[in-house]
Amino acid sequence: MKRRPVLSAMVGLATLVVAGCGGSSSGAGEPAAAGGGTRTVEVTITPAKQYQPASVTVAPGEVVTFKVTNASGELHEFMMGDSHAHAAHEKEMAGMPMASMKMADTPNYVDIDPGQTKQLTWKFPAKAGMTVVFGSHIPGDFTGGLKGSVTVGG
Ligand SMILES: [Cu+2]
Repeated sequence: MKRRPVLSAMVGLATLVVAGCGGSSSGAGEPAAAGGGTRTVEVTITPAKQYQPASVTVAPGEVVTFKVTNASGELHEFMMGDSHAHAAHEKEMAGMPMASMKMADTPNYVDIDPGQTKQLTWKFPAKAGMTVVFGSHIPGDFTGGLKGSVTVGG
């Protein structure tokens, strides 16, 4: 009961952030309280600019913490969202000078320096059959294949 206000504040913040990107998180699920996941999935960004694993299956409504380690030599991102949010962030990053690629982490987005590990906790939709995309939007990353998907299983 006592955690409710914190959680709704976080969700409110996430909604603001996503709205700022010109997209909506509807259908993709929503950020959840850090560390509140029922399961932790470890993901590595390889030197070949791939997420490993690049496909993950979760249960409907499951809350999962992604622990993402950047094992490459360059800055990359880990962002969770629907296709609109990804398209909006791709566009936003494309117009950005290299020096300002690093942005403040948000509940649906972290940037990860080489050798660094960061976590992102996400509550997946309750409906089975949905696919939620994660990816990095440093120019060239997403189009080059630094992306993955989460399938909400039945
Ligand atoms: Cu970015």
